Amino acid sequence: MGYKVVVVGATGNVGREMLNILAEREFPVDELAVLASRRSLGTEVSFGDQTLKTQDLDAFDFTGWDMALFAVGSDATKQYAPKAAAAGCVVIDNSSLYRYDPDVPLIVPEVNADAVLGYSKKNIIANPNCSTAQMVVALKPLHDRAKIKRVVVSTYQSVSGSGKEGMDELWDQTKAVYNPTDEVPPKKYPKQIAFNVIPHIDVFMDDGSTKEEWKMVSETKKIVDPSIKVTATCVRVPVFVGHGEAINIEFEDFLDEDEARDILREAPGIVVVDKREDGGYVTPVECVGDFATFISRIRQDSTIENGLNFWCVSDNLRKGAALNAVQIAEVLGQKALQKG
Ligand code: 2RA
Repeated sequence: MGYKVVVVGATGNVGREMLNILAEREFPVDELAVLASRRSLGTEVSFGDQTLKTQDLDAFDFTGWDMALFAVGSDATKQYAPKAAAAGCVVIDNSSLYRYDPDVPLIVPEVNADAVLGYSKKNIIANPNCSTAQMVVALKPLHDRAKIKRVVVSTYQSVSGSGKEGMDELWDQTKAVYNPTDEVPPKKYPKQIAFNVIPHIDVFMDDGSTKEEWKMVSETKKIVDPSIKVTATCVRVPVFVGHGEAINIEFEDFLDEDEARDILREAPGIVVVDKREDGGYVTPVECVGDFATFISRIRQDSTIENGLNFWCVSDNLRKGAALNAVQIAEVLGQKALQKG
């Protein structure tokens, strides 16, 4: 006996990955509905070896459906998630709309799976921002061993984080560099992204940080520990898929780099590739399509007491979004909606 599952936003980057991962992980689906906006009505999407046609989100009745994985923007989520939740369908939402709501659990299963039981307050569970998800998977096992005081993170975020438009802009601008007649002015991004990096993701806040950086701070505190101080610099880079992060941690107590490496090697969801030689580390192009969060360049930070540096890479469409959402569905099924 399986679940009646809905994927909302099935034609987008993340929605399609949700379908791929539901199939790859053989999630127990008894019935599947794939929804999209009216303009995408009838678009065909793949679920394993099946091809499904999208239905109209606006007309869909969520009554009798067990869970709905939402992969749409905050505006559409605001309009349809309450409708699904009120119909008794548990919403697992990838937008940022509910992440900071005290009545909505924000879940990374490797870190705080038990918190999923708080879903019943609003029948909604929030998925974290892609750049947060991969980082907290690494922070949690280290925090359990040597309490983390402060995290300094610089991200190198791929264009797929901003959807198909971002990917198309990188592709078109890159081609235009070799064909000057095809000038492609910045549209999705404030400046050229081809052969460039942009230290600006989402809107600017009053303190000069961006909302993407604020998300990493707020979400790390909610998921791992509110006492952890986090400062982030989030940068868009000309990579199609896969976020990289340079992470610096200050602990309450000393943690030796070798012990840190051993802890990370044993931690759920992590693969350590860490050799001090050419190619002894993971790069974004190598993580695409994988479920893991990869950790490399583990080393002491000797400029402070109890400091550690490492490099972290993960597929932002998978662990950063679709995989984490499906893992939440798995945990929800195991802990709260047992079937069969
Ligand atoms: C980005 N984290 O990378 C944001 C949203 N996915 O654009």
